[in-house]
Amino acid sequence: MLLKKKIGLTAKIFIGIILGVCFGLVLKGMPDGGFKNTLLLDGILKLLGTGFINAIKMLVVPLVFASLVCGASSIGDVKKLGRIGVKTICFYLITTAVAITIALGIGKLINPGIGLDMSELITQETTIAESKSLVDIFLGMIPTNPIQSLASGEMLQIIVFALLLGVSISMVGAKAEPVKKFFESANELCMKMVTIIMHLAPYGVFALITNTFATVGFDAMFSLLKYMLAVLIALALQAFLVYSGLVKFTTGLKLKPFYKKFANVAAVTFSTASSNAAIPLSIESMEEIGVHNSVASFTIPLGATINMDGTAIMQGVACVFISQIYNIDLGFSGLLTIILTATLASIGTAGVPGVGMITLSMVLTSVGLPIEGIGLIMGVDRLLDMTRTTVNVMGDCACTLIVSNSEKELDLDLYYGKDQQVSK
Ligand code: DAS
Repeated sequence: MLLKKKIGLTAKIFIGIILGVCFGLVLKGMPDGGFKNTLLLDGILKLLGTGFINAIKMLVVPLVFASLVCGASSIGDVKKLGRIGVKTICFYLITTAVAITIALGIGKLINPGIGLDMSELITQETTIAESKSLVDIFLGMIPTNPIQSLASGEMLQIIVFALLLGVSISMVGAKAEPVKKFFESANELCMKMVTIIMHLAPYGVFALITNTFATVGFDAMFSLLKYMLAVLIALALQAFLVYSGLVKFTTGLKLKPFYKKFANVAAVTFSTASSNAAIPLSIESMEEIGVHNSVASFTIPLGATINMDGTAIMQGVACVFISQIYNIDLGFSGLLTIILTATLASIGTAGVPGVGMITLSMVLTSVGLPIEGIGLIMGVDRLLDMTRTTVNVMGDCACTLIVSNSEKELDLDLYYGKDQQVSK
């Protein structure tokens, strides 16, 4: 039933895209005037499109704060985590930072936004983050007034405070249980609000795509295709170069058994676009290739919460794309802020469809890029969500295999299929 609902929403979004392109091109051919501009572009379509973007922006602060506190408090006290926990968290943070660096590199190579000028479409003035020194960037991450940071949406400061609060909750233990339960409930509520708002996606996407094609016409199509190509290339590099290199280099294992078993998991991640939905099958699949339950049952759920390499890749390419279509120079400090924000933001974001778009608006805000840019890429995001979710979970599984092998908790007979019994 859940799968039917997801495919239903995906189909509606694709219908919204197709209708948006067609209607936008029709409007492009019409002369400017009351009907086209006042009633449609600045009227109904603006209400639907900007309203949808604002609804996404509304969730950023509560979603990131609640999910990060939850994510950090579920990590537990770093001292108690032991070797497995520290290895796992290091693997996840390093691969996410590598992922977004690859994304920024591929984005700068393909330049998806060059040739499409949408600077005239910026509706809200954007304060471009002035270029800062490394010291200023890190100093700027420390909130002097967390409430003020939450109110003004200072995302890096919100992330730092949420991580500190989450780790403190886990270290205090029983006395902080009521607070932990509160944030777990808050996180559930935020996930539900994401799901509700994503149901508006077909209408929001239709309006945003119509507005884009009515304004810039076919130029947008070519740029969108380059954007999608850049994301897919970066995802493929992460999936088949980074992960296979890490598995090969750290374990010496053959890769075929891993990728063959992961194909089953990919069927779920691709169809649901949800890391959370793939947790049970990921754990079962890793055990079937010899990973001990004690490792998989820790690393997979943790990865679904704090590890989103595929999402970070989309966000990196999207930042380059949006900076180019609005003729904004990111500069070195801007690129560094993107790597920091996207890596830290992925720590708490739970694996549900469309969540990457919500945290993308936070990354854009952190470097002063206009959120309107989401309107253009939102239309093709569902297809990319399915693909990047698959990479998110592949990273979780690769980490599970590597950590299990390093802890001598990997049954090699099972891994190479010499024994069909699942390790207990
Ligand atoms: N769909 C999210 C996941 O489940 C990823 C994203 O939205 O970027 O991992």
